[in-house]
Amino acid sequence: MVAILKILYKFKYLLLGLIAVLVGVIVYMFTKKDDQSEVVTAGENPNFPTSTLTTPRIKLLVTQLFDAMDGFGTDEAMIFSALEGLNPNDYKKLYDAWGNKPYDVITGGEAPFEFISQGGDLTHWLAFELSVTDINKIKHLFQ
Ligand SMILES: [Ca+2]
Repeated sequence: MVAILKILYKFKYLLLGLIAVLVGVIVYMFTKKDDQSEVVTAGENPNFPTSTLTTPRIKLLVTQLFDAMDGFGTDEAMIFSALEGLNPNDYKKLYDAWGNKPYDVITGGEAPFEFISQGGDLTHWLAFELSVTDINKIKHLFQ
């Protein structure tokens, strides 16, 4: 028994080294990223293609959607033209870029004050501005 302890003591640095490597391997295994998380952007739905919309394009489409909906009335054709060919991940980018714009149900556009707002995200705006029939044409984007 004493002989074994003497041997272990002789190789203590080697043993400490092995323990350190083992701990390192375990930490790596628990903290390494899932391969898919590097491909799919956070918040994107992996069942649809990754959005290829560029930031200037997103800004343009958000402006187009806002112009189509702000104030009295709705320019449905402009809304459909902005959303044409997009997938749910593209819509997510527009949704995020839109952010929160207070909506006024009386004027049918941007509310001057937050407290009279009825929900200001893009999906709420579209729901207020479009008929049920029109919403059904684009609801595949809301996933
Ligand atoms: Ca409007």
